Amino acid sequence: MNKKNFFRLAALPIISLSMGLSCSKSNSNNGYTPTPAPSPGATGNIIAIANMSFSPASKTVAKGASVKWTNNDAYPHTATSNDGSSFDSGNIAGGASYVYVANTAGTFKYHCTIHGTTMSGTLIVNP
Ligand SMILES: [Cu+2]
Repeated sequence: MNKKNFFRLAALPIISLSMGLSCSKSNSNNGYTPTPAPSPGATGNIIAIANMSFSPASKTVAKGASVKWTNNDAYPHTATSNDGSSFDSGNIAGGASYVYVANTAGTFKYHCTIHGTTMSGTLIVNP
């Protein structure tokens, strides 16, 4: 068995597992943000991760808003600020999400550490 086929077989249970997790997760919160919104409009601050990209690629929020990245792919991604310190999700598993409370105003370029700068976005936090 070559390496590529082995990886494909090994990935199947992981994909099934993450799909199962995302189903049970969406049942428990019905797709709504689980925590109360800390500022007006915060519930709409969702950045979807799908097909190796962030959508929208550039997102503007108010200071204090909760920004939620939701990974719709079946494999992990990260949302990591290019400055290396503002925010770092760590691995967001397929079907999982990461919330960052944007308490610092500024323009933050970020990327996925797994897939490099080809997978990048911008978070703009208005004062
Ligand atoms: Cu990625």
